[in-house]
Amino acid sequence: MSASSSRGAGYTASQVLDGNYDSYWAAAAGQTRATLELDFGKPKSFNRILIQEYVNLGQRLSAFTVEKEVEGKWLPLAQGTTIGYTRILRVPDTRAQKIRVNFLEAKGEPLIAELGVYAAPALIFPPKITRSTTGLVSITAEDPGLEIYYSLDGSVPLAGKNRYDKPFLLEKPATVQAIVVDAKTGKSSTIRRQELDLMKGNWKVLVNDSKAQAAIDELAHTYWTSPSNALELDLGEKVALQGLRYLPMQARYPSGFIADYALEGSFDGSNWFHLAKGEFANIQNNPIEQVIRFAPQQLRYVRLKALRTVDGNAATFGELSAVTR
Ligand SMILES: [Ca+2]
Repeated sequence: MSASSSRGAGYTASQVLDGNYDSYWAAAAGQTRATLELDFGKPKSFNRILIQEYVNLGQRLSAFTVEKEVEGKWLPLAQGTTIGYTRILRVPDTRAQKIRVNFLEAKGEPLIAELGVYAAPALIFPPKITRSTTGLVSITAEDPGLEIYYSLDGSVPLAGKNRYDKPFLLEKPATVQAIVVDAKTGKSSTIRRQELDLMKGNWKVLVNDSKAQAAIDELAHTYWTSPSNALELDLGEKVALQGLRYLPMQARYPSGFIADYALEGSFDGSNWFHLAKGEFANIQNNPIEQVIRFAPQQLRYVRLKALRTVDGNAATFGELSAVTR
């Protein structure tokens, strides 16, 4: 263990390895930039870095990088802003004998209570599947270093068959199914299944409010609040529609979930007719995507009206999607 600078006895670099939060390394007085180097004595495998800042004298650090030494060269491994009481950095599986932490910005001399690395078992959660408005599908795993396999034809995704390596274009409706696989242990996640229907690139929300596009931007966390409790959608062309998906607002403190709805269709955007009416029964407790189905129709326009919202607030729309299959 070594440090580029130290306040001296009682505050040396070795204090970060003693397992005691109350003993800490301090850079020399006035030095806000400093480096801590950790030599394991022999190569060590890890995928987590733990750093604890001694915060009893205030949280000081606001920028740092971590590097590993490979064949005599220092290579980037991680970077961050604040550290605070405990910061655990998730890094790809790494084997190295030395790492160093460069503290780049701080309000005072860096004070570090503990520094270490360890190997955590890879987290095998099912992947996230998203598509951009231009049709690019991205599949992402929680943890770096895991493999992803997928299918588009309704078949069960299998490890070793059709590996995902980068976003791909998917312009037609399809069911994307994907799993995450840890090649080291052979363990795989449960299957994530995502219905991707019509692309939304040419869709428009018919209202004079640019924020309304948030209801069709393919992003689950963005939403639009409709002062009129309704949303009129132009699909850009006539399509054979047989349903609509409504994702409620996804937020910690949501508002305006639609409880009772009426769905209308139109060929021209001015004459509207009934398509469906109903209730999203459990939406308050389980605000997942809701599906409205109706007899197939050639339509260009749809209007989703909130007849009642859960909390009485103006209706919000997280995301609307077509159902054509
Ligand atoms: Ca959205």
